Amino acid sequence: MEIFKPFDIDYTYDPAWFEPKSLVIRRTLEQIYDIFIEPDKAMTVLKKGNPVIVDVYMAPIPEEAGHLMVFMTIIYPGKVGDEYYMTKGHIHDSDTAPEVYITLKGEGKLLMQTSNNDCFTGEMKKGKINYIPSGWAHRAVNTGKEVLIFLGTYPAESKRDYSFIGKGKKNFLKIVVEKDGLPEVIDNPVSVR
Ligand code: S6P
Ligand code: ZN
Repeated sequence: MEIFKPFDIDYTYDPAWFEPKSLVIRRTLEQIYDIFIEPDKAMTVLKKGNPVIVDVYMAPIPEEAGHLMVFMTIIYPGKVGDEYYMTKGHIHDSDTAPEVYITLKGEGKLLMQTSNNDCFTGEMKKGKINYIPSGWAHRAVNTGKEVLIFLGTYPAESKRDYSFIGKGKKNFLKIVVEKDGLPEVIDNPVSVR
């Protein structure tokens, strides 16, 4: 492997800022409206505008074995019906690709599951580090009234696999909804085991 030059990343979380970055992944409601259990409610919102749900800032690191990708993810506050804004959710296409999330600001839940349908919900807030072992699909959910911002790292060569997300697919077995003003983790009525 070519020797790579060390570098520092500067960031703030109030406001969210991260440099240097080589890639910004932006997920708007129009792109991911169908991950919510009530996509018709998302369509109503989309008639008035197209809110940004998630931004991800990736540091300029080669997506190759031997490197660790480093990123900042911002999930904006909001809901589609009773379901909080969240990432699309994915699993890494390698059984040697764990991931770490470190929350800087806000609060949320980290839904995780295996192919055997084991489920685990991590708590995301300042003071928490979430460890996502290889083989666990993961989706972060912003359950707060402000932005949820976290840093993370994972083996740079591993690709994100979204093939289980979508209509008629397994999806995440749990969802997070607001009930009586509080987040509640419940079974996903549209998941297909
Ligand atoms: C990468 C890591 C995050 C997510 C980001 C958005 O492995 O888990 O950078 O990409 O949180 O998630 P998603 O599922 O919408 O791509
Ligand atoms: Zn990931």
